[in-house]
Amino acid sequence: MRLLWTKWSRLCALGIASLSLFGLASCQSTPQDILAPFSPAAELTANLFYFVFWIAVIIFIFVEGLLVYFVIRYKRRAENEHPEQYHGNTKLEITWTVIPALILVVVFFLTIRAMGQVGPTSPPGQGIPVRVIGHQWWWEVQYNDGKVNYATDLHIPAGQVVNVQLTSENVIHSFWVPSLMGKTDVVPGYTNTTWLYTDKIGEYSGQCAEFCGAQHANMLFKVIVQSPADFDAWLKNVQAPAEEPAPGSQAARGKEMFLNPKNACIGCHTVDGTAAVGVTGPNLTHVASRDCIAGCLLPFDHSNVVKWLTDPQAVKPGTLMRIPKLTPDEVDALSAYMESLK
Ligand code: HEC
Ligand SMILES: [Cu+2]
Repeated sequence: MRLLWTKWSRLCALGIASLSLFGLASCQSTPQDILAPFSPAAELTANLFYFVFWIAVIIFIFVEGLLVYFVIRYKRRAENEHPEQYHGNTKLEITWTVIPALILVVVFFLTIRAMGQVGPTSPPGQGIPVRVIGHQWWWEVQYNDGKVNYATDLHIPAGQVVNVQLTSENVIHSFWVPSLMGKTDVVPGYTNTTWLYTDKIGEYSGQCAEFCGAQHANMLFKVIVQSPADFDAWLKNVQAPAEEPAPGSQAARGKEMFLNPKNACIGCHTVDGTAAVGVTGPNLTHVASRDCIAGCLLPFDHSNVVKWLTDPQAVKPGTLMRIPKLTPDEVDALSAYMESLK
């Protein structure tokens, strides 16, 4: 029975692994795919996977091949036929103990070496510090010792190491950008570190990888890798205070509503340069420069901001954003203000 079970689990493992190989061929551009690496650290991990995978494939074919061969070759051919009776074969037993042990030793040392190379203390060179804080259910991103407070989009320059300091303000989360780096736990009251490095400009999807409550699945983020010049320009822009909406515009009306305590926004959100200094929700000073909002559940655009402000609980049930019911006209004005915050 146990033999049968191990055989089945081996078969399943092969099935899953070959399915994922298949997947790799058909969806090369899938952002959340450890087998589509876009950084040296992710490449190292993927290569280790392939190494172990092919060893497993060879062993599988060898063992199953022998099994099939013996079944046929030593089939009972006559009623009164009895197999030759043995007790043990020392040479064979030593061989099939030593060879797997050697394979495991090799895999063990390659794994240890890879763990060292992607570990928190081994980035290639001194990095730019970025602080990332896990919230329910979105990611806060701080640059320059917290002077820049952003959310959900983690901008980094291409070709430079970024040291990511991770902490949580509530439960345990896990920071994971499959195509750039493995997972790191995000623990309240403690700072874990990891790092990111790639020279490939682009956008890479990230995800909370530790169950953290109702909207865990919608706690995504994006790593946006820019040329160093574009990154500097972006960083400069988000350090400036929010743009002032034109007097008399819909956005100006929205700003007034935003700052009105009756609407509660300022209790939870900050817009630099205004009276809004809440810290429960994302800093909105440059919300309109984000690619996506609400833990990357929605791309940033007019219809989605309207949808969000009309009923955040309907979009993301359980979200900590609770607001009084707004009229469509109020939502429109507030959205205009949000969209002005470039
Ligand atoms: C009780 C706290 C609270 C109040 C009040 C509140 N928000 Fe929020 N807001 C949040 C939280 C928390 C999030 C993130 C939700 C998530 O992604 O799970 C959020 C997200 C947002 C976002 C998306 C930003 C992003 O980058 O993800 C916008 C826009 C926003 N709020 C606007 C407003 C406006 C306008 C008001 C006032 C009408 C308001 N909020 C009132 C807590 C609040
Ligand atoms: Cu989480």
